[in-house]
Amino acid sequence: MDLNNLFAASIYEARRSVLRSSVGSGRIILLGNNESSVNFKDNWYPFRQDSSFLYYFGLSQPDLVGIIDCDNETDIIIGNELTIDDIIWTGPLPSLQACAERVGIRQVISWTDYSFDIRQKHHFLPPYRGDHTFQLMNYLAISKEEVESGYSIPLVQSIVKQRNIKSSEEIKELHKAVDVTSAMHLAVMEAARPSMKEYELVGVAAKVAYDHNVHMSFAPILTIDGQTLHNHYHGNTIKDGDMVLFDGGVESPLFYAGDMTRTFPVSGSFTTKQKEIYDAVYQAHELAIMNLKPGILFRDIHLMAAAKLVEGFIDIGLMKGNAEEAVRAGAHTMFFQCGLGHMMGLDVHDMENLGEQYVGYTPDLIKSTAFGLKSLRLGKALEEGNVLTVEPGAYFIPALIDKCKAEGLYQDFIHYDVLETYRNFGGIRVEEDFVIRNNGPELLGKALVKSSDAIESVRKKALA
Ligand SMILES: [Mn+2]
Repeated sequence: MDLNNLFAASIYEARRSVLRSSVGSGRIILLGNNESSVNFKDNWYPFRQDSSFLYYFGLSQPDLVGIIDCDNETDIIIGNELTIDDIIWTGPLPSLQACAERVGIRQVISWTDYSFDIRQKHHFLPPYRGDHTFQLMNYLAISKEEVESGYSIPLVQSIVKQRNIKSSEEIKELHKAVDVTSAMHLAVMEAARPSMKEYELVGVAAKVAYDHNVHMSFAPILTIDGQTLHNHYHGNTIKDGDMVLFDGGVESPLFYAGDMTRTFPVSGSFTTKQKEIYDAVYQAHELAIMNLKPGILFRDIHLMAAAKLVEGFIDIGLMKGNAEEAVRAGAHTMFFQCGLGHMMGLDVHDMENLGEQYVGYTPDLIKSTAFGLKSLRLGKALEEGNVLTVEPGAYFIPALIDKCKAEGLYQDFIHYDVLETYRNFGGIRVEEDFVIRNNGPELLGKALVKSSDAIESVRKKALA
């Protein structure tokens, strides 16, 4: 545990105090994460602390539980001090008591000295790890079903309300994450050469992360098959005429995420076809950014961006008719099957473990189950201090083209004969991260080339 990688104690104290009054009564249990074994007990996946635990208790070490007592205004960390057996393997580390004090907690209780009083009301979050389910079953003497159905909606809503609005010190961290993310993307864009393997470019990206002593915020997508939305295969050879789609990001030292995507040609320029589709995606991206402001539904920005994409496709001759009508009919989902963006913070999809309906929607705005909109993780009205991604794309998925064509879908809006000539086109996405401000969106991280011309000039220089 590096005690320098923490905010001031007063920040954690203030966050817990807001949560305590928001939840009102009972005891809040925030489970820290435990080590998770790969193939035998002591061979672990890299440790990543739970994000809500990080938000309220800051400490990035395993086997801790945080208790926030709303009735007695006390905060406790349950955990064990290191023994000599631990120190032999880990070396000397600050005591748990010292770590806890660093985040404003005076009361550290060891596992042998703490017992849960099951007569009291306890609030807990929906668990996303099996060991958390077992812990809650043991602590509260309840069944697996009671753990799954018994999570606290007031706790979920209170945490979402707090974590949805990023403070200035959080935004500083997010800038750090996206600065390195941006550098990682430029390095990949400059390093790509025909006949390289995709995994060699993953290596270029990973080196940038290691050079900054940070980790990736999610498994990178780096592929010439950008039409496959979550493609983690990296074994293809990249060739002249291909486009590389790279979607990746890193976490800041305090675990705030970055998440960017660029798509670039392997040769010095896009083909005419590639450039036309790229520019349509780019126009949709720019229109979305222009509309980022407090009060507007992100769902409406998603639909505006979809209509802009369709307009571009009508100009190219891929689509026909009226763009708004095409979007109402869902015809854009032939190319843009996912959402325009998502909240970002301590998680790359911020708080997704708390439930998308709570994080991205409201009781008056229920998440749609329609194809396309069901993958829109954020729909609700934006507020100053929200941090989100904007990531429109165009994906040519042969199986989807065949299915829609066979079912006779979208015939008023899609030129299927023209679409056939794009069957093996691939996919394009452009993604950046923003803070919502009253006076216009603030780009996170160092600006990176984005228009087709600017990307081509980076590629030409790199290949010269
Ligand atoms: Mn994203």
